[in-house]
Amino acid sequence: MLKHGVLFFKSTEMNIIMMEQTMRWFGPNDAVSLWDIKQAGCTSVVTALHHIPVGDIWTIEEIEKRKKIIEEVGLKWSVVESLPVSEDIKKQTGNYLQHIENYKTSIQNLAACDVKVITYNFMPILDWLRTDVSYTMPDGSKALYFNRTAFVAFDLFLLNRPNAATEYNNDEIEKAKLFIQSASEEEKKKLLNNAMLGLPGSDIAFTPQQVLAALKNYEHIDANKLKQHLFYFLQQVVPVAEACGAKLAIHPDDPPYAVLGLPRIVSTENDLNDLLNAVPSNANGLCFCTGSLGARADNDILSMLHKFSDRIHFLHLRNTKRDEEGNFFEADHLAGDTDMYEVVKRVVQIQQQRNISIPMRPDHGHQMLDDLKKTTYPGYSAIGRLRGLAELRGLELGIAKSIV
Ligand code: DNO
Repeated sequence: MLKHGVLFFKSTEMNIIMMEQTMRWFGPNDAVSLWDIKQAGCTSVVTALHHIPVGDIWTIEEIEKRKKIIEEVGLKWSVVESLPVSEDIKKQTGNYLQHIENYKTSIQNLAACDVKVITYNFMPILDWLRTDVSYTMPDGSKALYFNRTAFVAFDLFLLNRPNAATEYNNDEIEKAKLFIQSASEEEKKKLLNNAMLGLPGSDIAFTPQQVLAALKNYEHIDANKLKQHLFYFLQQVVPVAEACGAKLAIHPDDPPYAVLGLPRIVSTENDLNDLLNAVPSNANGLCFCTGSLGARADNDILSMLHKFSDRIHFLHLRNTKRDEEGNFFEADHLAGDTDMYEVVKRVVQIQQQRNISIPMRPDHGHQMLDDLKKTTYPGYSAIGRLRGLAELRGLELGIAKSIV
C-alpha cells in the first residue's frame, strides 16, 4: 500500500520510502488545473507567486492565499519553483543588498507557512533556452528542441549580437548562414520568439533590443565573478534558511554551458561542488535536474547523483537525446541518453539512506493527444507529464518491490 510517500509491505513489515509525486502548477491562470494534477496521482504541487515582482518580499498573506487554494483540493504546496534571484543580485548592482534582505524575509515567511523547499537558479538574464518549442516527434507529439545551427543563426543574424562571430568556428558560421538563407520570414519569426521565451510561467518573449541591452550589463562579469556573486548570495541567505528549517535547491543551467557570451556557472560537477562547498550547510542544496545536466555529454549523471546525494532536496526527472553537433531534444522520460532506471534505482537507495521522501516532478512532457489542441506553457501540458509521471511511478514501484 502506498501511503504519504511510504510504501508499506504487509508481508515483510518493511517500509520503503518513495518519491513525493508532484507537478508544477503555474497558479490560477494555468490551463492545467489543480484537479488535473490530483488526478495524475500527485499529492503535492510545485508553484510560485509569479505575480510578485522579482526582488520584492513574498508576504505571509500572499503565501497563505496560494496555500489555501491548493489545500482546498486536498493537495499540499511542497516546493517553491522559483523564488527568483534578481538581476541586481546576480550582477551586484543597484538594489542588490535590499533584494538579498527581501529574499531572506521571503524564505522566513515561506518556512513559517511550512513551505520549506525553495528552488532558484543563477542563470543571467535568460532561464532555459530552446530553438523550437513544438518540434514534431515521429509519433506526432511535440517536444522542446535545441538546434545548435538554429541557435547560432539566431545569435548572429536575428539578435545581431556584436562580436558574436568570434565565439563560433567557421563551420558553425557557414551552417548558420545557409540556415538563415533558406528560412522563411515565418520561420525566422518563430525562431526569434522561441529563443527568447526563456521565462517559465510567462509566454511573453523578450525583444532583441531588451536582450542586447541586458547582455551589455554583463560585459564585465565573467564566470569567476558570477561565481563570487553566487557565493556571496549563499553566504547571506543560507544561514537564514538553516535557522528556519528551509532548504535551498539551486537549479542547473539549461542548457549547461555559456550562451550568448554569458557565463553559466551551475553546469558541471565541478560547479556543483564549488557552490556546495562555498557554504557547507545542508540548507544549501540542489534541485537535481537530469534533463538540464544530461544535455551535456561530459556530465556523468549517475556519479553526480551519488556524489551529491545528501544535498538533493528536489528532483526534476527528464531525459534528453543529444547528437554530436550539440543538438538535443527532450525525449520520453524513460528514453534518451540518461538511464532512468539507474537514476531511479539510486534515488530509491538515497531515500532509504536519508530516511526521507524527495519531492520529484516529471520535468516537462510532450504535447500529445487532446493537448495538441490546447495552449499551455511549453513543456507543461498535462497529458505528456502525466505519461512521464506514470512511467516513473511504475519504475520506482518495480524497483522498490524488487529490493524487499
Ligand atoms: C524549466 C524549468 C526551469 C526552472 C528554473 C528554476 O522548465 O525547469 O525554468 O524552473 O530554472 O529556477
